[in-house]
Amino acid sequence: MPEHQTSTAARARHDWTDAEIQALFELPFNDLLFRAQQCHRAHHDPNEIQISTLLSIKTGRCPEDCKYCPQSVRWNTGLEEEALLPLDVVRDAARKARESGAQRFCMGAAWRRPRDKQIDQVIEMIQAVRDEGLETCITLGMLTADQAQRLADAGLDYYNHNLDTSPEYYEEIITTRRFDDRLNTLEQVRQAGMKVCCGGIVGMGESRADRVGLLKALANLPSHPQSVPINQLVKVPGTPLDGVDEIDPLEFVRTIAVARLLMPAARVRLSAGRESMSDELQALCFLAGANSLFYGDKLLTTGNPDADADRQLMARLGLRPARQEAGTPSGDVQESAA
Ligand code: SAM
Ligand code: DTB
Ligand code: SF4
Repeated sequence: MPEHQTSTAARARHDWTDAEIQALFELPFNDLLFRAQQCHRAHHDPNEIQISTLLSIKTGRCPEDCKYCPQSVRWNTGLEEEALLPLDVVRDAARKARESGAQRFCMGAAWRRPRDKQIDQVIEMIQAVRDEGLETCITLGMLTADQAQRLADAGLDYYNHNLDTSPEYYEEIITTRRFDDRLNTLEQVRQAGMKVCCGGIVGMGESRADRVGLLKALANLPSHPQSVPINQLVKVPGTPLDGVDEIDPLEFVRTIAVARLLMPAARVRLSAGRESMSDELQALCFLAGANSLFYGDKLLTTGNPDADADRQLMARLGLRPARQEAGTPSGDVQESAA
């Protein structure tokens, strides 16, 4: 057994209750972090981090009304809109991402749902990114079963589709679709055999009960997502959530730790929001079990720490990039490693 591993690998559970998750959140901070780190070490190399780079392949004018999002057509955020990027631009961006050390290339489109013709164009992009030797992830909004199958057949590794917040708080944040619509697309993605990247956003004025509800919904999916992005809201002027109260940074760390404990084998990504975090806060997030991040100066439309700053942070923490992953069926651990 590798040095970092303990014999406490947990079976994947899908029957978490609110009370159990609430109790984890309420642990003394040191106890919670210790448990999260034990769990992390039982399932992962604690000094290794998965690196993804993001590209917005179609920016702005999205018809949905997500209150956090600068790309919704409803909010005046001064965003420069862009039609679907030409294939060459995507290929060049993927090559640059690989050269600077990314393992996975994630593409995002500001659509409610793609049209079949758009799926044809996106499939060409997936093929170009694969040809560059990168893993592929894409987020396009809601999918039909047929579209999900076409993406899977094109070799797409991950589909990103976030639950974003608890079922109870969902209507406060988005009114143009329902939580169940998200669950339905996730089901199409699983059925098509792709890996699932699914997480949420904290710091949107939600209560701790909502953070419990989000993590419960994620952990109680039929299989744990292989990748769980935990985003801290990036406040963008013009969006309705711009003025919302800051979340306590230690509550953010707790959210990462509880995500780690509920979904032991998943990659938990310290996702949007790092630009406003200190190195020390990010280090605590890695200690709590985050083992993936977005690398590169831009997320989709907002900023991310400079690649140089991230290289320095990783060096200071002794973190090294993960190698590409062999295809695992899900983020679940089926057998106890004990
Ligand atoms: N339109 C597709 C969808 O919503 O599924 C894909 C693109 S959308 C921009 C992808 C994800 O970005 C959202 O689910 C949300 O979690 C995240 N996101 C958007 N704006 C954000 C913000 N201001 N802060 C943090 N995360 C954000
Ligand atoms: C995810 O959970 N976070 C990424 C990715 N999936 C697509 C997007 C973050 C977007 C932050 C706001 C922006 O840059 O527009
Ligand atoms: Fe559109 Fe996605 Fe932004 Fe919502 S989060 S407005 S669906 S781009």
